[in-house]
Amino acid sequence: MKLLGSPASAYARKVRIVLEEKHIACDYVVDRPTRPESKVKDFNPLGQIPVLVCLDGSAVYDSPVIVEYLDGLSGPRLIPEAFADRIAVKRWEALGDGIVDATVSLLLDGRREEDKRQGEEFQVRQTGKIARGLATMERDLGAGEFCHGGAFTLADIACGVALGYLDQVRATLDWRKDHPCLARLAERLAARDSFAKTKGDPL
Ligand SMILES: N[C@@H](CCC(=O)N[C@@H](CS)C(=O)NCC(=O)O)C(=O)O
Repeated sequence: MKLLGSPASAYARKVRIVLEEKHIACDYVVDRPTRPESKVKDFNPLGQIPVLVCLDGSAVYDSPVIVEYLDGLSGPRLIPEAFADRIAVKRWEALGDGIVDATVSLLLDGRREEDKRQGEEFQVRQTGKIARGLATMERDLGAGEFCHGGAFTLADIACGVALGYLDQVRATLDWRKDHPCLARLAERLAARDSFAKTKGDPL
């Protein structure tokens, strides 16, 4: 199997952490879909990373589907089987991914020439998603060790990836100040091999 991704993609990092946690062997191929030489659209018609290319040549995307596929292959379950727990963990994933989506939107907008940017209303909408997402994660984690239940799951991965992405691309946002439970979670996650090995450089 091979995973197409890039160090700048938080969605690809989420998948890489799952691969590490489950000890699944997979080649990691850096492919930036915006480059002309990219092969991504040969595997994913949407032209987006991450894409997982299976041994039979079939492709799996997007990141929530890849993660679910990998979780079913082998190793300790990161998505619980019981229905209510499963939905709860996937809701955490949606929250983490949503914070990443809003952060990517702001990043891309900020890279446009000033007169082509989307304006204040857009900024307020995206920063609101990040702020409310963080507040919800802080409230729901509380004093617990893990985001959901009494064990490490995809919920912790998705939440940790979103926090790591904020550090990577919005270093000036001091999210730790008002979210002490998330700050402690991020510290615990940083000590895991899977997080340490996949940590991206600041963009
Ligand atoms: N919902 C998708 C989002 C994937 C995504 O937005 N990937 C970005 C890189 S971080 C991408 O490939 N962008 C290129 C494009 O959209 O053309 C997932 O979770 O995999």
